[in-house]
Amino acid sequence: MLRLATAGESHGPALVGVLSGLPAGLVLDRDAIDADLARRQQGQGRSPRQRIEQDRVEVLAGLRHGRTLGTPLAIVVRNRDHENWQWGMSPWRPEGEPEGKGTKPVTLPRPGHADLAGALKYGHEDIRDVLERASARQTAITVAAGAVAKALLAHLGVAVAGAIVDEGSVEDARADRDTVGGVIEVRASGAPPGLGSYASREDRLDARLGAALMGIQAVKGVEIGDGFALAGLRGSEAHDEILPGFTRETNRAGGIEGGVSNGEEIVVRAAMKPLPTLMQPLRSVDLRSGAPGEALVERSDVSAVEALSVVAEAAVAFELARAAREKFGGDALGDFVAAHRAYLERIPWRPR
Ligand code: EPS
Repeated sequence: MLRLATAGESHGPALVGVLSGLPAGLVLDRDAIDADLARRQQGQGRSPRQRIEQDRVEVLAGLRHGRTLGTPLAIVVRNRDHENWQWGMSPWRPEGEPEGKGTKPVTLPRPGHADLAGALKYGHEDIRDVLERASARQTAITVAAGAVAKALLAHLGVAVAGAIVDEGSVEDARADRDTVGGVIEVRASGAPPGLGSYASREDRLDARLGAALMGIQAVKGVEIGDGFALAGLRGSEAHDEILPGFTRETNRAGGIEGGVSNGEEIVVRAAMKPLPTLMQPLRSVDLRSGAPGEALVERSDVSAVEALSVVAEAAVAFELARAAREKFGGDALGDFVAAHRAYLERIPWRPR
């Protein structure tokens, strides 16, 4: 079973991930992983933070001479900005006088962020103890793990790509000192029929992709294929007829029927809300005094929709790789690939 455990705070020393369940013998390309990390950092509307960070993957375990060992792969992306937060984000009790950033407690929760609910839940008095982990900085590890998943999927002829569908005007929002959201789409080609299962909720590929996308910061909606638009159609207009050779002329289902991939392109979309850190803050209430005030103002992105297209691509790739590992198994990469080949010999389906 492919699994990803993660840890890391936005301005702490590093983000870390442990990826288990990879087969042995998968060749990883450090440049390809770093290229995806760089794609995530680009885009209109990003915070000045991105001029400080130059995300690069480090591997601490599970890889030898560029090939996976079949053991847990430990990855790290360091936060260069930690240098400016050494006292404020010191994992151990800091020594010396407070200096740098993050020394003063945050007590005014931002509407739309995890700040208030997180502080109440965990009993934190400084909202920084919430926001550092809730931050979308964490998505760097999602992207690094997704790049590994894409390397695995390439052996099955599966390719995954994210793109922006819709985004508010970043320049207008920046001029107004406001933020925007948008919609992204991820398409996966080459996935065979039979990933996921109708058998139970946790097996359904659509539910799994939904959870993968909703698990990304600021995502508020997900649809598969024509999604919400299908609700307004008649059944005769909504489904994709099966033609000789088991092909389809339409793909309204987005490549998933009954929770199982059907061999068509997998198409998913995610809606991102406008980011909640505002330069003209909304009303809030001080966590300690209960007095009305204005929410925390911090350096932040005007938009992260382009970043979301890269993060969502990685999240979808990871979930498809997880479903493929379940279906084709194998401790060695060759076993995994051979099981896929044998399956394709059994079924009347050819990738297009
Ligand atoms: C984020 C707030 C900003 C973003 C951050 C996500 O952080 P900072 O206050 O350090 O500028 O830049 O995103 C990243 C650092 C990143 O690498 O994507 C938030 O509150 O979620």
